[in-house]
This record gives sequence, C-alpha cells and structure tokens, in this order.
Amino acid sequence: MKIGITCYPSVGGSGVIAAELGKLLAERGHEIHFITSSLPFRLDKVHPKIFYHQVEVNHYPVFQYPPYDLSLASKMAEVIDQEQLDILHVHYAIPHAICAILARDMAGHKVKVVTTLHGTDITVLGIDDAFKKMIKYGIEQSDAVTSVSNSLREQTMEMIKTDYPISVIYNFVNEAEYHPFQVPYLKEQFEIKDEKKVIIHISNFRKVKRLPDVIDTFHRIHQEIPSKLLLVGDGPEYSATKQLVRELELDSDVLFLGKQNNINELLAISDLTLLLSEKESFGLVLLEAMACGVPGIGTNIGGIPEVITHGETGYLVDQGDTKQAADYALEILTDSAYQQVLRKRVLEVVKQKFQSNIIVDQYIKLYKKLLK
Ligand code: GMT
Repeated sequence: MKIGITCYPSVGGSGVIAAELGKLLAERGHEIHFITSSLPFRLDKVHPKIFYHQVEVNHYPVFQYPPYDLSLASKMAEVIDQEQLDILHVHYAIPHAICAILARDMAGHKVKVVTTLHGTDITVLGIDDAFKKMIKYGIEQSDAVTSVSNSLREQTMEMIKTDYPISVIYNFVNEAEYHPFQVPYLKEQFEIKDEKKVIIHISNFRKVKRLPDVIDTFHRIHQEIPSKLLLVGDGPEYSATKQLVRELELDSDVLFLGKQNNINELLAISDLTLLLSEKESFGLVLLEAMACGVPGIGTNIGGIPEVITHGETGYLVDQGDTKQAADYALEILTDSAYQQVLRKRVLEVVKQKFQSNIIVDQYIKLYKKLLK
C-alpha cells in the first residue's frame, strides 16, 4: 500500500507513534509518505520506502495569520495525486483530520482517510464548544477512526455525542530501541551512587502532568531511602518546578535533564517511573519504561489503568494522592526481590498486549478493510 502519514512532528507521544508506525510499515514493504511541517524527530534514518514531503507556510502580508492548515490540506492533495496514495493516516482530529478530508475532496485520486485520536484534541479542545462541531465533523467524515485507549474512545463518544465506530488500537513501542539493557558507567557519570534508587519522570511539563505531585512524591520517598529523581523534558512548568525543588532543598537529588533523545538509556538506569497526570489518554512513557523492565506508578485516570494493572504491573493512585504514591514506591524500591518480580511481569505484559507486530497488524487490517 501507499500510505500518507501526518502528525505533529515535534517531541510527543503522538509523533513518536506516527513515526514508528511509518518505519514498521516501511519495513513490511509499504511505501510511506510523511506530510508534515518538519521531519518527525524519530525519523532519524534513511529508508528506501520512506519519503518526506514538507508543508511550507507562506507569510503573505495580507493574512494576519499564516494559513498553516490550508497549506497542509493543499500539500496533502498534491501528494495524494502525485504519489497515488491509498490511505492518508492522520494523527489528531484537529486540525489534521479536517485537512485530510478537505484534501480527499480536492484530490483527483481516491484515498481513504484514517484518523487516530490521541487525547488532547478530545480532552482539551473537545471541552471548547467552538471546536466540538469541528471535531465531530472530522471524526464522522473520516473513513475510519481509531483511538489509543478504551477510555479515550468512551470519552470521545460522550463528549462529541457520536456513535460513529471508533476502533481501539493501543500504542506500542519499538522493541529494537526499548528493551532491557545495561549502560555501564551512566549512573556513575551522573554521579549517582550505586545504592541509590533512581526514579524517573518524562513529560512535556504541561500543567496536566502535575509536576508538583511528582516532586512531592519524590520528596517523601527521598526522606526514607537514598534516591535520585531524573526529570526528562521541557515545557511551561519547567521554571516553577525548578523553584519548588529549590524550596524543598532537593537541588542535588533532582536532575533536570531537559529534552533527551535516548530515553532508553535513562530508563536503563531507572528503577521506577512516575506519571501522576490529571489527563492522559494512554501514557506512552509508562509503556516505554515497561518495555525496558521499569514498572510505574500512575494516576487512576484516562487510559493509564489500561497500561498499568494495579498491584500486578505497578500501582494506580487517585489524582493528588502523593502519600499513597510514595508508599507504593517504597514498597517496590525497598524489596529487590519484588522489584525483580515486577520487572518480569512488565516485560511479559508488553510482549502480550503492546507488541509492535500485533499493533501494526491491526492497522494493516484496518487499511485493507477500507480498500476492499
Ligand atoms: O501528553 C501530551 O501532552 C502529548 C500528547 C501527544 O500529542 O503526544 O500525548 C497524547 O498522546 C500520547 C500518544 O498516544 C498519549 O500517550 C498521551 O497520553 C496523550 N496525552 C494526553 O492525553 C494528555
């Protein structure tokens, strides 16, 4: 098949999934055309079956705002016709599904539009009445819609008031990168003593990620056992988080690492991951950690309970319950035999439920059904 893919190319779970899906589809012989504003950050290697079409935004003086969405739709229509695409798979209903529908109507060649919902368009924009109708339109005019969790599917149906079929296809990880391995000396290079437990939080530092809860949980853990917190990522709450860490005098035990590419290496030296968000349609970072053998503690919200099974592959806590999060963390971190049991269980569940081969098969089946 010839498949076009559009996503937000900057760092973020949806961009990661779109890029990894494209790579795996290309490895299976499909021709992949990325149509994005810049090269998705995970597309770091040349592949003969992967092509990249850049969306150029022109700044005409008469327009107050550059019309990015129209430029994207135009580029999509051009690529559909030039490359004779069978499928245009877009990640996010707004604006990508809308642009794809417009492009499908403009193009001469017949193409099927697949939209994958990742969360923020529904859980944030869906609340805004100004966007609700457009999201509904984007969903109902797509040829097929998928969602990354059951929770997001239900939330979408309820919020947008649609009974349009939405299939759940879980996220996955690229096992070639995310698997258990040793990184000798990395702990030492970060000046983390061997006996110290390493807790990691990875996010885009938006308010919904509740960084103060992560810090408070770590503070409680740190009062009981020698430990370090790795904070990976950057975003609007970065400065406030730094300030909080300073006030709690945790500066030397909380490492702000900013945006990082090789998250797998950091996971290789981690014992536990924390994701205490108030909104999360899936929580891809939890899955990436699990694929490296690192269990997590997450909030009992959105799609997180579909990734972590409470008491079996990690723990779930109510939003804001940092005491409970720290108690569970200590239960894991002070018992190395239990840590090993959890490690085995998380690796097993990744293999059973989130293996890339299984998930890619599900997307291919969906594409083929549309093309019948
Ligand atoms: O979490 C974010 O702010 C980024 C956003 C994105 O576009 O990557 O993440 C969403 O999609 C990810 C991939 O499907 C999910 O793992 C995240 O849970 C989801 N974020 C939210 O729902 C807040």
